[in-house]
Amino acid sequence: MKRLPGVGDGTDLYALTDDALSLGRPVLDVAKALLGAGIRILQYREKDKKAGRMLEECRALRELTRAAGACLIVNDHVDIALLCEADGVHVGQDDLPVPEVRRLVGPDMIIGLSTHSPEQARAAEAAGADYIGVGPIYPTQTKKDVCAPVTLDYLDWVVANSPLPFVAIGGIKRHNIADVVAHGARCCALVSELVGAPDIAARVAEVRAAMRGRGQG
Ligand code: TZP
Ligand code: MG
Repeated sequence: MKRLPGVGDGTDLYALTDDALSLGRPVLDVAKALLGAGIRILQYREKDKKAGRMLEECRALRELTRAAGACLIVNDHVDIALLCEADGVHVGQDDLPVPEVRRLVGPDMIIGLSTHSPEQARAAEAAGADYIGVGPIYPTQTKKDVCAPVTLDYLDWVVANSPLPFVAIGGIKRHNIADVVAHGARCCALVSELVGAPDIAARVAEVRAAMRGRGQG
């Protein structure tokens, strides 16, 4: 099975882009700050851009992530993931089914699938997903068509029952990440808490400290 660096190996952070939350800073600048702060898993997730622009940005991100030794995952767009030579693609329950994505991307590309229930986690395993998203753990404003929070209960279920690597996501911030880790998450995905920080490097350091139980609150 292909693996995301960090997922399942220890506590790590998975950062997602979102231009709308980035305080007016271009996605490439935000990515440079995240990578400079040591982020090694970056997902390009831009919901309101044209395909041509997304491809251009993903190609630039590919160069940046390669130079940093970081993993690049593209949200939703299998074609763009292939064209920019991303490490992986991440799809949701209403996107192309994982077996069809696999037919397109071949055996080597990482496929991540968002899941919100034990049934979906079991199906992800059968479909050949390489890792699953587990969330939203907490309420979030970032995702438009989001379901009700799955809470730490679903995370507990995944920890106890799923053999797949997983990434906890949704409303995770400095003040609650220690709880998510205490419930067994080894990799946490954050959007607004990271890209929305005025000082991204300082925020990554704070979140990491909180994740390791050395936060201030
Ligand atoms: N999938 C489930 S919740 C979510 C996604 C993409 C958004 C998480 O954003 P934030 O700002 O970290 O709550
Ligand atoms: Mg999607």
